[in-house]
Amino acid sequence: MEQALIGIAGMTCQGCVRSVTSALNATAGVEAVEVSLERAQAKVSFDPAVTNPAALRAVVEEAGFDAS
Ligand code: 9UX
Repeated sequence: MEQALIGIAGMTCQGCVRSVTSALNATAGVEAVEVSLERAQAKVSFDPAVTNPAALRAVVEEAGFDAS
């Protein structure tokens, strides 16, 4: 298992946090997700054989936020 820290711009309420959390949780290879509104970031544990940080950032972008 590997961990990625993804910066997320554009989250303004806990609803946004829930959207990002469920989008990441629905992604194959994702083991655990912790999204912080205050820190504007997501901490994601994932299986590197299945997914990668670039793909995880793409999921966040598709959910409507800016990932870095
Ligand atoms: Mo809150 Mo976010 O009303 O996409 S859910 S701003």
